[in-house]
This record gives sequence, C-alpha cells and structure tokens, in this order.
Amino acid sequence: MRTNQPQTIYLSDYQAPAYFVDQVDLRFELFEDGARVHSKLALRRNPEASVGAPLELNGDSLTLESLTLDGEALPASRYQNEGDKLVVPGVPAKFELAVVTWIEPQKNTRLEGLYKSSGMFCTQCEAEGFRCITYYPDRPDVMARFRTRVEADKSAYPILLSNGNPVEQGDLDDGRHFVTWEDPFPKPAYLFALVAGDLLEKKDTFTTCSGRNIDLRMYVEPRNSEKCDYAMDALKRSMRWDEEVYGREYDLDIFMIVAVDDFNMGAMENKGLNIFNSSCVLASQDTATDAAFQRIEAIVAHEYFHNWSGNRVTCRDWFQLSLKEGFTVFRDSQFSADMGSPTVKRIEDVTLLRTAQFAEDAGPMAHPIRPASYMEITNFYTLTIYEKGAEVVRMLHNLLGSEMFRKGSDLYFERHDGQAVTTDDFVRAMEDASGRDLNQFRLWYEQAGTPIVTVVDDYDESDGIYRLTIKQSIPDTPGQTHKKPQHIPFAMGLLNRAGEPLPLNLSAEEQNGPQDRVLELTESEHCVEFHGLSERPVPSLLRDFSAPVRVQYSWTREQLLFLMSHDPDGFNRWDAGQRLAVDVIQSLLGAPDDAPIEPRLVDAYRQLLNNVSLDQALVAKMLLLPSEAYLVELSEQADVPAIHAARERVLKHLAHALRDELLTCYQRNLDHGDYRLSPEAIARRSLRNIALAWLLHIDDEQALALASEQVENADNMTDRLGALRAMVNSRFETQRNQALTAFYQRFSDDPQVVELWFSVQASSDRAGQLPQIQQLLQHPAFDWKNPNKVRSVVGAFAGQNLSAFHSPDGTGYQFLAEQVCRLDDSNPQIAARLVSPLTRWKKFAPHHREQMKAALERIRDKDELSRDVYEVVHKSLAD
Ligand code: B3K
Ligand code: ZN
Repeated sequence: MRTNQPQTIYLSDYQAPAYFVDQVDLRFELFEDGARVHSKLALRRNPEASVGAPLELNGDSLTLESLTLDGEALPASRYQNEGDKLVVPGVPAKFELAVVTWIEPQKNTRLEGLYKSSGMFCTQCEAEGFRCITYYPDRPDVMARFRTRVEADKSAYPILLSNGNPVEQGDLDDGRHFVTWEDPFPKPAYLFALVAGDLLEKKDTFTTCSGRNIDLRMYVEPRNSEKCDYAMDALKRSMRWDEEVYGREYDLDIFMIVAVDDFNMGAMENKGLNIFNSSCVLASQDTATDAAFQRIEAIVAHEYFHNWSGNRVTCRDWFQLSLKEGFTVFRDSQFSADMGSPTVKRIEDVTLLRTAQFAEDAGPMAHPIRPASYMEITNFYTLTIYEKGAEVVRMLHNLLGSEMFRKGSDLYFERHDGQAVTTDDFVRAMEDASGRDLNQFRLWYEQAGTPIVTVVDDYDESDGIYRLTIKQSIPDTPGQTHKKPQHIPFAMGLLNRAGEPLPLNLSAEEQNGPQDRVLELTESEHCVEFHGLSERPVPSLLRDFSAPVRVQYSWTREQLLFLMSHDPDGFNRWDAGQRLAVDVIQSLLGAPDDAPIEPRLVDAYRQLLNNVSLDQALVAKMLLLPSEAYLVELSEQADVPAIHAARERVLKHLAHALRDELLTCYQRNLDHGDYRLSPEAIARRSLRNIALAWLLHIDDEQALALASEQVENADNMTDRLGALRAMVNSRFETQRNQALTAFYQRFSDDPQVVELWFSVQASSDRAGQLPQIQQLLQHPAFDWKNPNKVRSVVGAFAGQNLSAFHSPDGTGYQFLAEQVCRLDDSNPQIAARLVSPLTRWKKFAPHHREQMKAALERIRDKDELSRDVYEVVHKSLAD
C-alpha cells in the first residue's frame, strides 16, 4: 500500500495477538492470469484477550472473493475491509474462518508475496509478504501448522513445492495436477513458501547424528544443472557442523533449496524449502569467483542454521529481528572460520563492519540492534541488525567462553522450542546457564552508535609499571543522547622490543600472568596497571576485534610497522598495516603532488610481497589498501576527489617501486594443476590477481600482456575476472574494450556472469563514468525488474565507484535520485536500499553536501512515495 504519511510502529505498543491460529489449510489454484487462494484457519481466542475482541487480519493487494465463518458466508456488513486490514467483530472463542482471495502474481514486481520469476511461481514472505497472498494475522508471534495443496498445469509446472513433507499428489482434469504438503512444525506465516515450475531436480541424502536419512533436493532451471554441486556440498557440511558444534539435528524428512533469478535479498530460510537468489547458490569453476563460492557456502549455512535459530525458535515481533539474524550471522561466521582461515574470515567481517556498519551507526538511520520504532520493517534488514547483532553475540561468546556459551544456547533452544521470543529471552538463557550477570551487557541491545574507546599509556621506568587509561564514550544518535557505559570485552597483549609476548601481571605479586587478557570495561574510565616490565612495551589492542568499537590510541608509525611484522594476533597484524596505510594516505590529503610518501610503507609492502613463510591468505589481505569507502568513513568532512587522488598516489607509488616484486609474486603464484578451492589455492589466486591489478594500475605493458592472456585462457572465473578487472582499470582502452566484448560474447547467456560484467564496469572509475553507466542501462541484458541487474549497475556505481558517483557537478547524485524514483513504483524495497549512499550527506565536504541533499529532496518530492523510500529519505533530511 502506498501512503504519504506512514505510521511509526513502536516496540512499547506491543500487544499479544487476540487470536491464535492452530491450523492453516491452504489451497492454491495457479493460473496464467492469476491465482485463487483458499484458506481455512482454525482460530482460537488468546485467553488473555477480552471476550468480544475483534479479529484483525492483515491484507495487501488482495481481491476478497468470499469470507465464511464456521460454514456461514459473511455478508459485507459483518466485517470491515479497511484496505490493509480486515476486521471481523463479534467472533466466538473458537471458530473456523474460510477466506478466498484472488491475486495476480504475474503483475507482482515488488517480489513480495507470490510472484513469477523466469516462468516459475515463487514466494517471499518475510517480513510481511504473506498478507499479499491471503488475509491472515501476519505477525511472527502467531505460529500455526500449515497444510498446503498446490494445483497447476502439469506440463508447465511439473514441480509443486511447499513447506514440510509431501503427503499426497495426483492428477486433476484439464491437464492439471496437485501436490499436498504438510509441515508438522508450527511456524509464523513469514516462513511459508511455495514454488511451482518446470525445474530440474538434484538429489542427495544426509544421515543425521541419530541415524535418520534426510532427502536433500535442489531445484534449478535445467540450464543450471552443472552449478549445484558446491551448494549441495556446503549444505551437508553445514548440517554436520550444526550437529557437532551446537548439537542441532535437522527435523523434517526433506530439505529443499530452490534457485530463483528475481529475488530482493540473498536467500530465505522458509521451513524445509529455502529459496535462494540464483547468484547466492549456483556456481561452477567457469562462472563463479572464489569470493562467490565462499559467499555461497556462508549463505547456504546461514539459511540452514536458521532452522533452529529463527524457525524452531522465532521472533516475537520484528523489533526482535536481531534475535535470529545476529545469532545466525554469528553462527555462519563461526562455520566459515572453521571451514577456512579464521583470521581471514575475521578480517573480512571486520572490514564490512567498520566500513559500512559503523557508517550506518553514525548516520541518520542509526538504530540499536533492537530498534524501538520503525515505519517500514523492510528497511531494518540492516548491517546493524545483522553484523553488529552478530558482534554482540560474539562478545557474549567471548565473555562466557565456548563451553558456557554452548550451555546457554542449549538452554535457549530447549526452553523456547516452538516459541516466538525476544532478544531478552536469549540473554536470559545465557545468564541462567552461566550464572553471569549480563544486566549492563543488555545495553548493547538498547543503545545505538559505535562506542569510542580511547587509550592513553604511560610507562614508569622506575617501578616497571605500564599504565593504560581506557575511556569509553558513545556518540549521540537520532533520539538518543547521554548514553550509559557499556560492557566491553577488550582483548589485548603487550610485546617487548624483540617482538616477544610479555606476561600481563596485574599486580606486583603476580609473576607469570597470561600473555593475552580480556579486560572487561564497564565504567566510563578504567586505569589498568601491568607490573614487572623492564622496558616500555608495545600494546596490541582489541585483539581479534573483540568488540565492535572504534579504538583511539596515538600509534606511532614505528609501532605500527613493528606490530605489522610481530603481533602474534593475525588480525592485529593486518589492522596495524591498515592503520599505517590510512595514516600515510590521510597525510597526503590536499598535499602537493610532489609531497614525499613514507618510504617505510614501501619497505613494509616489499617485505609482505617477499614473505613466503606467513599465511599467504593473510598476506593477500594485508596487501589490499584501505578502500575509499573506509577512508570516507574515517573522515570528518569527506572530500572524495581528494581521498581518491591521495589513495591513487599511494597505490601508484607502491606499484612503481615494487614492480619487480609484483612480477615475481605473479609468477610465483601461477597454478599449473587443476583448479582447487583450498585456502592455499584461493590465496595464490588472490596474490597473483592483486599483483596484476597493481601493475595495470600503472599501465605496465608487460602486465597487459599477462592480463590479456589470462582473460582469454584462464580455466576459472576468479582469474578471468581478475584479469578483466585489472584491464578495465587501466588506460589501455582498446584492449579493455576488446576484452569486455569478448567476455560478454562468451557468457551472454549466463545471467550471473553478465552481472559480474556489469559490475566490473560500473564500479570502475575508468570504465564507469556516468555516460557509460547510462549506456549500460540501455544494454539488452539490463532488466529493471531484476534486482541483481539493478544492483550490478546502479548499486555498484553509487556504492563502489565513489569518485564517479561523487563527481563535483552533482550529476551522479541526480542520476541516482532519478533511478530511485523510477524503481519506487515497481520495487520499493530495492529503491529504498539504493538511497543509502545519499543518506550520509552531512558527512561530506560542503561541495558534495548541498548537491547530495538536493538529490534527496528530489526523491522526497516525488508523488506517491512508497513507505520504504519515505522513511529513509525523511529520516536522512531530518535535522
Ligand atoms: N531472513 C531473510 C531476509 C528476508 C528479508 C526480507 N525483506 C534472509 C536471511 O537473513 O537469512
Ligand atoms: Zn538470516
């Protein structure tokens, strides 16, 4: 529904539902021009509700055909149909309601509820999509058993799926057929799913820890037959891991995954029937990059883990979203760490958190991981709810230790199985299992904003004491000021001049203290003393990023160089390198072109390139300079052209100075054997593609020859795309265009590769200036109805091509405003997400700021703005 003044919904207004649904019987008649949905609900009044409470059902874009209460058709006078709500007063304590609605999935471009994608019917019901299918109490605290019969033409839709186990199937008249599914586990409507299509079925099995055999199925379009193996394998690894690490066994007899091309998000954890965006599940060596394989493994695991953290125990209301998302992201990050390199996984997670979540937490949309209000819940599937939510669970894990944490999660699952609960119930289970008082810790759920932890040190030679004064403060965020100190686990260590770890003795009496400690910060200021130190140590602070905070400490460049090569904590080694690079780049902002560049940076990178004893995956991460987006995030008043120029200068300087080392690195990391997805092989590919990218950044002819050969002959997409990206970012325009054309011709019938092809161009400051972006939008493969295509052009341009998007004439901002307005009518969810790069306009230098604001105002002034975009734009423009 469109509205000009959307209502704000408050957590404090929460009321339990007046009626529960025990059983839902659904019958879908699917046709080419629409679908008829027959729903029978067994309803029961909540004993807590008052007698005579009206029944309220949600509905959106539905045509009501009939409404029957206990077998008696209700005339229009017996209910109020208020557009998005159907209210039936005077209902008994227990009754059956039959509702028939007509819907038009073919016309559904919002991709919420039931819709069609590439000729198949599919659904997306989280958060509030079920109300686009039938009238229903569409809220997660109403949990019911579903029985679903799907009827459709047998030749066009031979596969008919829904949640649970198949219980009946047969043929009908007119070439139609049906399948009935029954889900024995009560669930909220947001976990409902239906799929009907002409799909290829891939089969496998999994034997659970108690010896039950589970049928595993993947359903894909026949052309994707060769792209299923990796996801199927990842699924089996996830199932085993959840048994071993969390003691969670799968519960139904069948688990299904379906790949769909048009999908707003990455995937959806519907009970027993996960639906995936094709780009997050389909992969082959020829078409998917290493990063895509890793993303697929993580998302398959994430959706599977939801079966317990989300489905068996679900959210009471949408304010509790992080209950399932934060916990499940934490679980999938543990899984990915176990499958590959924990340090590299941590670096990737923290990079995303610090670049994008910290930005969100400092902007106009900042909200606690349990928000107090929202207008449109779809806007709250945020990095804060997901990534910061996962960090909060990680802190609990760190504070309690793995054993106690596992006791806590066991208690949580056992205590709340089959219930819809709150984040507080989760913390209470952790508290009850461990005996720890987590009262102050709960503030992490209530207060928005990234805490700032300031560290000042002092070494007293005379008594051998090293003192740290640690202060915390939390910045104001919309609607929240004067925040209370939070409970922060702060992991640290100290190193001596030789790079050896020192014992952390907290008193004169302590002799052989541990070399790692987690300080628990609870006050706004702490003073910690370390005794028995014969020299001034170098501190290694916030090891493994033990809390989602910004650390401020006046590192010298010597200290950073020292930590880069000596810190035993791999994460902090990387972090020291990042801090050094940030410092060097920032020192060049606005400096003359011939201002000298820190020579020790070149030495440090040379050492990295030559270091073959260190984990090569870590080396590859350490070689990446901080992104422009991160540098923007760290600025007070970001001047994008200046940031771009300074970063480019450093990159080019390093590439020139290290040309020989880069060529050696490239050659050393060439693979001659078969393609493998081992961490070592992935690291080799990363290293050689980084070397190529740097060399082409300085337009090196020899590198051009290597890249041209690689883009043509690589046996995998990581190398092919790595070479293409490097060429696209070089000045060799003719070769770039030839490579782009050849690449497109080779892969034009593969939508996932075409998306990569779009985004490589849209995110490049050389190939993705505005006129070229406009051309991409005209390309025959571009499709406004497909969210992946929109993200790969418009999203990549505004989110990754910062210097083009922030071009001084403001045309990038106006372009984005135009595309948001255009999409708002067809897919408001995607439109609202695209607004994001404009929302932080106040953070930018004045010449950007005014034009960004003007673009936001242009969107605000559009007629009939969706609730989704309205909320983001109005909050961004608020004082
Ligand atoms: N729970 C879904 C997200 C659905 C978002 C709907 N707007 C995917 C996930 O987090 O697993
Ligand atoms: Zn999730």
